[in-house]
Amino acid sequence: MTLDLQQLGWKPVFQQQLLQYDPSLIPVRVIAVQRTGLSVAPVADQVVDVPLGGRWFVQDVEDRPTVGDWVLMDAKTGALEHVLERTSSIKRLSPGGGGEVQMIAANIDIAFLVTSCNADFSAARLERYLSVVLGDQIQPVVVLTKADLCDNVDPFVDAVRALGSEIPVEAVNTLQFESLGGLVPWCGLGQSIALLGSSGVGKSTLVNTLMGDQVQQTRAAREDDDKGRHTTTHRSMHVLPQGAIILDSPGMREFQIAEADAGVSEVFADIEELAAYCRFSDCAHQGEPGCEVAKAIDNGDLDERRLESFFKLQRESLYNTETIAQRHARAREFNKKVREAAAKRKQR
Ligand SMILES: Nc1nc2c(ncn2[C@@H]2O[C@H](COP(=O)(O)OP(=O)(O)OP(=O)(O)O)[C@@H](O)[C@H]2O)c(=O)[nH]1
Ligand SMILES: [Mg+2]
Ligand SMILES: [Zn+2]
Repeated sequence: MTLDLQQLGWKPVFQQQLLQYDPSLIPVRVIAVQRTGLSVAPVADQVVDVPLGGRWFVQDVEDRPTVGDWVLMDAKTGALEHVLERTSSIKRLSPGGGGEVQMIAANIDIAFLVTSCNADFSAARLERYLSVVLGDQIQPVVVLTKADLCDNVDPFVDAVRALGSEIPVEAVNTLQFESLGGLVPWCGLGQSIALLGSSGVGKSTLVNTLMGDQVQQTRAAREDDDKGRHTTTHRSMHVLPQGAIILDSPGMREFQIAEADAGVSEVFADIEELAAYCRFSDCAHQGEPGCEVAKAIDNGDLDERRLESFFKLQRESLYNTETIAQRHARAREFNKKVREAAAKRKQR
Protein backbone atom coordinates (compact mmCIF):
# COMPACT_ATOMS: atom_id res chain seq x y z
CA MET A 1 0.00 0.00 0.00
CA THR A 2 1.29 3.46 -0.79
CA LEU A 3 0.71 6.25 1.67
CA ASP A 4 0.37 9.94 0.99
CA LEU A 5 0.41 12.83 3.42
CA GLN A 6 -3.30 13.50 3.15
CA GLN A 7 -4.26 9.94 4.08
CA LEU A 8 -2.06 10.29 7.11
CA GLY A 9 -3.92 13.41 8.25
CA TRP A 10 -1.71 16.23 6.92
CA LYS A 11 -3.27 19.69 7.27
CA PRO A 12 -2.51 23.26 6.17
CA VAL A 13 -1.50 24.18 9.76
CA PHE A 14 1.42 21.78 9.43
CA GLN A 15 2.29 22.92 5.90
CA GLN A 16 2.59 26.50 7.17
CA GLN A 17 5.15 25.48 9.77
CA LEU A 18 7.53 24.07 7.15
CA LEU A 19 8.59 27.58 6.10
CA GLN A 20 10.72 28.03 9.22
CA TYR A 21 12.78 24.86 8.69
CA ASP A 22 15.44 23.51 6.36
CA PRO A 23 13.52 22.58 3.16
CA SER A 24 15.52 19.37 2.72
CA LEU A 25 13.86 17.87 5.81
CA ILE A 26 10.80 15.73 5.05
CA PRO A 27 7.59 15.68 7.13
CA VAL A 28 6.61 12.25 8.47
CA ARG A 29 3.95 11.15 10.93
CA VAL A 30 4.69 8.94 13.92
CA ILE A 31 2.20 6.12 13.37
CA ALA A 32 3.42 3.65 15.98
CA VAL A 33 5.47 3.59 19.16
CA GLN A 34 7.29 0.41 20.16
CA ARG A 35 9.70 -0.19 22.99
CA THR A 36 12.69 0.18 20.67
CA GLY A 37 11.61 3.10 18.56
CA LEU A 38 9.02 4.70 16.34
CA SER A 39 7.40 3.86 13.03
CA VAL A 40 7.03 6.83 10.72
CA ALA A 41 5.46 7.37 7.28
CA PRO A 42 5.57 8.20 4.48
CA VAL A 43 9.20 7.61 3.57
CA ALA A 44 9.21 6.93 -0.18
CA ASP A 45 5.54 5.86 0.26
CA GLN A 46 6.44 3.36 2.97
CA VAL A 47 6.45 2.94 6.74
CA VAL A 48 9.93 2.84 8.26
CA ASP A 49 11.17 2.17 11.78
CA VAL A 50 13.54 4.67 13.33
CA PRO A 51 15.15 4.77 16.74
CA LEU A 52 14.47 7.79 18.94
CA GLY A 53 17.85 9.50 19.14
CA GLY A 54 19.39 10.07 22.56
CA ARG A 55 19.10 13.83 22.34
CA TRP A 56 15.33 13.56 22.71
CA PHE A 57 15.66 12.00 26.14
CA VAL A 58 17.05 15.18 27.69
CA GLN A 59 13.79 16.88 26.67
CA ASP A 60 10.59 16.90 28.72
CA VAL A 61 8.36 13.90 27.97
CA GLU A 62 5.85 16.30 26.44
CA ASP A 63 8.39 17.60 23.92
CA ARG A 64 9.44 14.21 22.58
CA PRO A 65 7.81 12.77 19.47
CA THR A 66 4.76 10.70 20.32
CA VAL A 67 2.25 8.80 18.23
CA GLY A 68 0.32 11.16 15.96
CA ASP A 69 3.11 13.73 15.85
CA TRP A 70 4.33 15.24 12.63
CA VAL A 71 8.11 15.27 12.69
CA LEU A 72 10.71 16.64 10.30
CA MET A 73 13.16 13.91 9.36
CA ASP A 74 16.55 14.00 7.74
CA ALA A 75 15.89 11.52 4.93
CA LYS A 76 19.59 10.63 4.57
CA THR A 77 20.30 9.75 8.19
CA GLY A 78 16.78 8.91 9.40
CA ALA A 79 17.27 11.32 12.30
CA LEU A 80 14.16 13.05 13.65
CA GLU A 81 14.96 16.75 13.84
CA HIS A 82 11.89 18.75 14.85
CA VAL A 83 8.40 18.05 16.18
CA LEU A 84 5.85 20.30 14.47
CA GLU A 85 3.54 22.26 16.72
CA ARG A 86 0.55 20.13 17.67
CA THR A 87 -3.10 20.91 17.09
CA SER A 88 -3.96 18.83 20.17
CA SER A 89 -2.32 16.46 22.60
CA ILE A 90 -3.88 13.84 24.84
CA LYS A 91 -1.92 13.18 28.00
CA ARG A 92 -2.50 11.75 31.42
CA LEU A 93 -0.64 11.46 34.68
CA SER A 94 1.45 8.28 34.74
CA PRO A 95 -0.39 5.63 36.71
CA GLY A 96 2.84 4.86 38.58
CA GLY A 97 2.60 8.11 40.53
CA GLY A 98 5.43 10.63 40.89
CA GLY A 99 3.70 13.32 38.86
CA GLU A 100 5.15 12.20 35.52
CA VAL A 101 3.12 13.03 32.44
CA GLN A 102 2.47 10.34 29.87
CA MET A 103 1.68 11.28 26.29
CA ILE A 104 -1.14 9.29 24.73
CA ALA A 105 -1.39 10.94 21.31
CA ALA A 106 -0.89 14.15 19.35
CA ASN A 107 -2.85 15.87 16.59
CA ILE A 108 -6.13 14.05 17.21
CA ASP A 109 -9.40 15.47 15.82
CA ILE A 110 -11.93 12.98 17.16
CA ALA A 111 -11.84 10.73 20.23
CA PHE A 112 -13.97 7.61 20.31
CA LEU A 113 -14.56 7.08 24.04
CA VAL A 114 -15.17 3.35 24.15
CA THR A 115 -16.95 1.59 26.98
CA SER A 116 -19.10 -1.53 26.98
CA CYS A 117 -22.74 -1.88 28.00
CA ASN A 118 -21.84 -3.79 31.15
CA ALA A 119 -19.98 -3.33 34.41
CA ASP A 120 -17.18 -1.43 32.62
CA PHE A 121 -19.55 1.51 32.11
CA SER A 122 -18.74 4.40 34.42
CA ALA A 123 -20.16 7.89 34.10
CA ALA A 124 -17.33 9.25 36.27
CA ARG A 125 -14.69 7.79 33.92
CA LEU A 126 -16.48 9.25 30.88
CA GLU A 127 -16.49 12.66 32.59
CA ARG A 128 -12.74 12.33 32.99
CA TYR A 129 -12.19 11.51 29.31
CA LEU A 130 -14.57 14.27 28.28
CA SER A 131 -12.74 16.84 30.41
CA VAL A 132 -9.47 16.02 28.70
CA VAL A 133 -10.68 15.87 25.11
CA LEU A 134 -13.04 18.86 25.28
CA GLY A 135 -10.31 20.91 26.95
CA ASP A 136 -8.21 20.23 23.86
CA GLN A 137 -10.91 20.98 21.26
CA ILE A 138 -11.18 17.31 20.31
CA GLN A 139 -14.63 16.08 19.24
CA PRO A 140 -15.78 13.26 21.54
CA VAL A 141 -17.98 10.41 20.36
CA VAL A 142 -19.09 7.90 23.00
CA VAL A 143 -19.09 4.35 21.66
CA LEU A 144 -21.07 1.84 23.73
CA THR A 145 -19.88 -1.63 22.68
CA LYS A 146 -21.33 -5.10 23.24
CA ALA A 147 -24.84 -3.79 22.66
CA ASP A 148 -25.60 -7.28 21.29
CA LEU A 149 -24.91 -8.81 24.72
CA CYS A 150 -27.18 -6.38 26.54
CA ASP A 151 -30.97 -6.69 26.86
CA ASN A 152 -31.57 -2.96 26.86
CA VAL A 153 -29.01 -0.31 25.91
CA ASP A 154 -31.31 2.63 26.71
CA PRO A 155 -30.13 3.13 30.31
CA PHE A 156 -26.52 3.36 29.05
CA VAL A 157 -27.43 5.79 26.28
CA ASP A 158 -29.46 7.87 28.74
CA ALA A 159 -26.56 7.95 31.20
CA VAL A 160 -24.31 9.38 28.46
CA ARG A 161 -26.96 11.93 27.41
CA ALA A 162 -27.13 13.05 31.05
CA LEU A 163 -23.45 14.06 30.78
CA GLY A 164 -24.19 16.43 27.92
CA SER A 165 -27.07 16.27 25.47
CA GLU A 166 -24.84 17.34 22.56
CA ILE A 167 -22.37 14.47 22.94
CA PRO A 168 -22.81 11.96 20.11
CA VAL A 169 -23.38 8.42 21.41
CA GLU A 170 -23.59 5.17 19.43
CA ALA A 171 -24.45 1.73 20.77
CA VAL A 172 -22.79 -0.91 18.59
CA ASN A 173 -21.70 -4.48 18.14
CA THR A 174 -18.08 -3.97 17.07
CA LEU A 175 -18.00 -7.41 15.44
CA GLN A 176 -20.58 -6.36 12.84
CA PHE A 177 -19.87 -3.72 10.22
CA GLU A 178 -23.60 -3.05 9.66
CA SER A 179 -23.90 -1.98 13.28
CA LEU A 180 -21.22 0.73 12.89
CA GLY A 181 -23.26 2.93 10.53
CA GLY A 182 -23.41 5.75 13.08
CA LEU A 183 -19.62 5.87 13.36
CA VAL A 184 -18.76 5.84 9.66
CA PRO A 185 -19.63 9.54 9.08
CA TRP A 186 -16.89 10.47 11.59
CA CYS A 187 -14.30 8.42 9.68
CA GLY A 188 -13.79 10.60 6.59
CA LEU A 189 -10.52 11.52 4.89
CA GLY A 190 -8.29 13.88 6.86
CA GLN A 191 -9.66 12.94 10.30
CA SER A 192 -7.37 11.58 12.99
CA ILE A 193 -9.32 9.44 15.44
CA ALA A 194 -8.11 8.08 18.79
CA LEU A 195 -9.73 5.17 20.61
CA LEU A 196 -9.73 5.60 24.38
CA GLY A 197 -11.09 3.09 26.85
CA SER A 198 -10.42 0.24 29.25
CA SER A 199 -8.95 -3.10 28.29
CA GLY A 200 -11.35 -5.58 26.74
CA VAL A 201 -14.05 -3.13 25.64
CA GLY A 202 -13.46 -3.83 21.93
CA LYS A 203 -11.17 -1.08 20.64
CA SER A 204 -9.10 -3.38 18.44
CA THR A 205 -12.17 -5.30 17.30
CA LEU A 206 -13.64 -1.97 16.16
CA VAL A 207 -10.49 -1.20 14.16
CA ASN A 208 -10.57 -4.64 12.51
CA THR A 209 -14.25 -4.36 11.57
CA LEU A 210 -13.81 -0.87 10.11
CA MET A 211 -10.73 -2.10 8.21
CA GLY A 212 -12.52 -5.24 7.01
CA ASP A 213 -9.31 -7.04 7.95
CA GLN A 214 -7.63 -8.48 11.06
CA VAL A 215 -4.90 -5.86 11.41
CA GLN A 216 -4.96 -5.91 15.20
CA GLN A 217 -4.87 -8.87 17.52
CA THR A 218 -7.95 -9.11 19.73
CA ARG A 219 -8.67 -11.07 22.86
CA ALA A 220 -9.80 -14.64 22.31
CA ALA A 221 -13.56 -15.00 22.44
CA ARG A 222 -15.22 -16.11 25.68
CA GLU A 223 -12.49 -14.64 27.87
CA ASP A 224 -14.37 -11.97 29.78
CA ASP A 225 -13.35 -8.35 30.42
CA ASP A 226 -10.39 -9.13 32.60
CA LYS A 227 -9.05 -5.69 33.44
CA GLY A 228 -5.61 -6.98 34.32
CA ARG A 229 -4.67 -8.14 30.84
CA HIS A 230 -3.92 -6.04 27.81
CA THR A 231 -4.22 -7.65 24.41
CA THR A 232 -2.92 -4.57 22.60
CA THR A 233 0.53 -3.71 23.89
CA HIS A 234 1.60 -0.72 21.82
CA ARG A 235 0.02 2.26 20.14
CA SER A 236 -0.44 2.21 16.37
CA MET A 237 -2.38 4.14 13.74
CA HIS A 238 -4.24 2.60 10.82
CA VAL A 239 -5.51 4.19 7.61
CA LEU A 240 -9.17 3.17 7.24
CA PRO A 241 -10.86 2.44 3.90
CA GLN A 242 -13.34 5.18 4.95
CA GLY A 243 -10.44 7.69 4.76
CA ALA A 244 -9.63 8.53 8.39
CA ILE A 245 -6.56 7.40 10.29
CA ILE A 246 -7.35 5.68 13.60
CA LEU A 247 -5.19 5.11 16.66
CA ASP A 248 -5.52 1.89 18.65
CA SER A 249 -3.84 1.76 22.04
CA PRO A 250 -3.61 -0.55 25.05
CA GLY A 251 -6.53 -0.21 27.43
CA MET A 252 -6.14 2.30 30.23
CA ARG A 253 -7.15 1.45 33.74
CA GLU A 254 -6.69 4.97 35.05
CA PHE A 255 -7.00 8.25 33.31
CA GLN A 256 -5.85 10.92 35.72
CA ILE A 257 -5.96 14.34 34.15
CA ALA A 258 -2.58 15.98 33.85
CA GLU A 259 -3.50 19.63 33.59
CA ALA A 260 -6.15 22.10 34.65
CA ASP A 261 -8.46 21.64 31.74
CA ALA A 262 -10.87 24.09 30.28
CA GLY A 263 -12.71 20.83 29.76
CA VAL A 264 -13.69 20.38 33.40
CA SER A 265 -15.93 23.47 33.26
CA GLU A 266 -17.23 22.40 29.89
CA VAL A 267 -18.26 18.95 31.05
CA PHE A 268 -19.90 20.43 34.13
CA ALA A 269 -21.48 23.41 32.38
CA ASP A 270 -24.78 22.65 34.17
CA ILE A 271 -23.12 23.11 37.57
CA GLU A 272 -21.29 26.25 36.46
CA GLU A 273 -24.56 27.68 35.22
CA LEU A 274 -26.27 27.08 38.56
CA ALA A 275 -23.25 28.51 40.36
CA ALA A 276 -23.73 31.81 38.53
CA TYR A 277 -26.92 32.27 40.58
CA CYS A 278 -25.46 31.38 44.00
CA ARG A 279 -25.76 34.29 46.47
CA PHE A 280 -21.98 34.55 46.88
CA SER A 281 -19.92 34.86 43.74
CA ASP A 282 -17.17 32.74 45.31
CA CYS A 283 -19.61 30.11 46.61
CA ALA A 284 -17.89 26.73 47.01
CA HIS A 285 -21.26 24.90 47.15
CA GLN A 286 -20.32 23.41 50.50
CA GLY A 287 -23.35 24.50 52.50
CA GLU A 288 -23.20 28.28 52.06
CA PRO A 289 -26.57 30.08 52.34
CA GLY A 290 -28.28 30.90 49.04
CA CYS A 291 -26.43 28.14 47.16
CA GLU A 292 -28.28 27.26 43.96
CA VAL A 293 -26.23 24.10 43.46
CA ALA A 294 -27.35 22.74 46.84
CA LYS A 295 -30.92 23.71 45.97
CA ALA A 296 -30.74 21.79 42.68
CA ILE A 297 -29.56 18.70 44.53
CA ASP A 298 -32.41 18.99 47.03
CA ASN A 299 -34.91 19.35 44.17
CA GLY A 300 -33.45 16.35 42.39
CA ASP A 301 -32.44 18.52 39.40
CA LEU A 302 -28.78 17.70 39.90
CA ASP A 303 -27.27 14.33 40.69
CA GLU A 304 -25.16 14.32 43.84
CA ARG A 305 -22.72 11.89 42.20
CA ARG A 306 -22.15 14.46 39.50
CA LEU A 307 -21.33 17.21 41.98
CA GLU A 308 -18.85 14.90 43.69
CA SER A 309 -17.20 14.14 40.32
CA PHE A 310 -16.98 17.86 39.67
CA PHE A 311 -15.27 18.53 43.02
CA LYS A 312 -12.93 15.62 42.48
CA LEU A 313 -11.80 16.61 38.99
CA GLN A 314 -11.46 20.24 40.00
CA ARG A 315 -9.21 19.32 42.93
CA GLU A 316 -7.24 16.89 40.81
CA SER A 317 -6.61 19.31 37.95
CA LEU A 318 -5.57 22.11 40.32
CA TYR A 319 -3.25 19.82 42.20
CA ASN A 320 -1.68 18.31 39.10
CA THR A 321 -1.14 21.66 37.48
CA GLU A 322 0.80 22.76 40.52
CA THR A 323 3.01 19.72 40.37
CA ILE A 324 3.68 20.28 36.66
CA ALA A 325 4.53 23.93 37.24
CA GLN A 326 6.86 22.90 40.06
CA ARG A 327 8.46 20.28 37.86
CA HIS A 328 9.16 22.88 35.16
CA ALA A 329 10.61 25.22 37.76
CA ARG A 330 12.90 22.45 38.98
CA ALA A 331 14.03 21.73 35.43
CA ARG A 332 14.76 25.42 34.82
CA GLU A 333 16.74 25.61 38.07
CA PHE A 334 18.76 22.55 37.10
CA ASN A 335 19.51 23.87 33.59
CA LYS A 336 20.61 27.18 35.09
CA LYS A 337 23.06 25.37 37.35
CA VAL A 338 24.41 23.39 34.39
CA ARG A 339 24.93 26.61 32.43
CA GLU A 340 26.61 28.33 35.39
CA ALA A 341 28.93 25.38 35.90
CA ALA A 342 29.82 25.39 32.19
CA ALA A 343 30.51 29.15 32.31
CA LYS A 344 32.81 28.69 35.31
CA ARG A 345 34.72 25.94 33.55
CA LYS A 346 35.23 28.26 30.59
CA GLN A 347 36.57 31.03 32.80
CA ARG A 348 39.23 28.79 34.24
N1 LIG B 1 -20.34 -9.74 21.49
C1 LIG B 1 -19.45 -8.76 21.37
N2 LIG B 1 -18.16 -8.99 21.67
C2 LIG B 1 -17.28 -7.97 21.53
C3 LIG B 1 -17.68 -6.69 21.12
N3 LIG B 1 -16.59 -5.89 21.10
C4 LIG B 1 -15.56 -6.65 21.50
N4 LIG B 1 -15.97 -7.91 21.76
C5 LIG B 1 -15.11 -9.00 22.25
O1 LIG B 1 -14.45 -8.55 23.41
C6 LIG B 1 -13.11 -9.07 23.47
C7 LIG B 1 -12.12 -7.95 23.67
O2 LIG B 1 -12.03 -7.17 22.49
P1 LIG B 1 -10.68 -6.41 22.07
O3 LIG B 1 -10.99 -5.71 20.79
O4 LIG B 1 -9.51 -7.29 22.11
O5 LIG B 1 -10.60 -5.32 23.26
P2 LIG B 1 -9.57 -4.07 23.40
O6 LIG B 1 -10.39 -2.91 23.85
O7 LIG B 1 -8.79 -3.89 22.16
O8 LIG B 1 -8.66 -4.57 24.61
P3 LIG B 1 -7.09 -4.17 24.93
O9 LIG B 1 -6.32 -4.33 23.67
O10 LIG B 1 -6.69 -5.13 26.00
O11 LIG B 1 -7.13 -2.75 25.41
C8 LIG B 1 -12.92 -9.86 22.18
O12 LIG B 1 -13.11 -11.22 22.46
C9 LIG B 1 -14.00 -9.32 21.26
O13 LIG B 1 -14.45 -10.29 20.32
C10 LIG B 1 -19.07 -6.47 20.81
O14 LIG B 1 -19.51 -5.37 20.45
N5 LIG B 1 -19.90 -7.55 20.96
MG1 LIG C 1 -6.80 -3.92 21.79
ZN1 LIG D 1 -23.18 27.51 45.52
